[in-house]
Amino acid sequence: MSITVKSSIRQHQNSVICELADIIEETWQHHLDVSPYHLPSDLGYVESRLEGERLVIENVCYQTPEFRKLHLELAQVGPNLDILHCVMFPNPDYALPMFGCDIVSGRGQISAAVVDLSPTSSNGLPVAYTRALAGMGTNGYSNPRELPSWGHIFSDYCCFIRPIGPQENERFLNQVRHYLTLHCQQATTTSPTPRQRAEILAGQRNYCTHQQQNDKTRRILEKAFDSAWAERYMTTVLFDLPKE
Ligand code: 18B
Repeated sequence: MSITVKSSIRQHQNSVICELADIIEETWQHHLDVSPYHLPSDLGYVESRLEGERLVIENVCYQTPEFRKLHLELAQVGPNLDILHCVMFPNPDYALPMFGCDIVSGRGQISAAVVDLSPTSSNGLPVAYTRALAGMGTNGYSNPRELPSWGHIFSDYCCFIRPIGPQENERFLNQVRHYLTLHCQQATTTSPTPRQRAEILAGQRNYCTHQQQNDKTRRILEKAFDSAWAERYMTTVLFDLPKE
C-alpha cells in the first residue's frame, strides 16, 4: 500500500517536525507492509481551544504483521507550539522493543527532542540493537536534558536533548532515521515467539503506564478539553495497553 496522504497542518509546522514526519512515513513505507489502522472515529482528527487558542491534532495510524499499531501524531497549539509524537507498538508475538519519539517546539525553537528504542524485556534490548546503537544517545549534543522520574523505562541509548542550531537538528533527524531503520529491519527479520507473549505484554504495559504519567502532555490535553477526555486520549490513542 502506498501512503500519499499529506496532512493539512503539516505545512504550518516547525520545519524539523515536517521533515521528521516525512522521514517516519517514508521509512515505514519502504520497509514495512502497512495497512490501515482505525482509531475511534472521533479521535483521528481533533480540534479544541486551549486558553482561547486552537488545538489541532492529526493522527496517522497503520498496522503491519509485526506491529499492532504504528502511530504518528502532529499537534499544533495556537500559533506557537508544535508537537510531533510517534510510537510503534509491536505485535506482542514479537520480542521487539518500543520505538518512541517526541518533538516539542515553542515559538520556532525546539525545547525537547526525544528518541528511544525502549526494552520490553527484563533482559534489556536484544543484542542486535545494542550492537547497532553502541556509542549513540546524547553524545555530540550541547544540551542534554534530564529525564523525568518515570524515564527509567528508556534504554541507555535514549536521546533526550534541546537541540541548538541547524547542525544539531540535522544530527537528531539522522539519529531518528538510524533508530527507525534499524527497528524496521530487525522487525521484519525477527520470528514470532508466541510463548514469550505474556512477558512481552507485561513489558508493553509497563512502558505505557509510565508514559501515561507524563504530566506535561496531560496538562496540554486537560486545558484544551478536560481531565476525562485527556485520560481517555492518553489511554486509548497515545499509550493504549495491549489486549490479551
Ligand atoms: N511533551 N507530547 O506527544 N513523549 O509522547 N516528552 C513534553 O520542553 C506532548 C512521548 C517526553 O521533563 C513536553 O519540557 C503532547 C513519547 C519526555 O517532565 C510537552 C503530546 C516520548 C518529556 C509535551 C505529546 C515522550 C516530554 C514538555 C500529544 C518518548 C520531558 C516540553 C500530541 C519516547 C518530560 C519541554 C519532563 C515533554 C507535550 C517523551 C509540552 C501534548 C513517545 C521524556
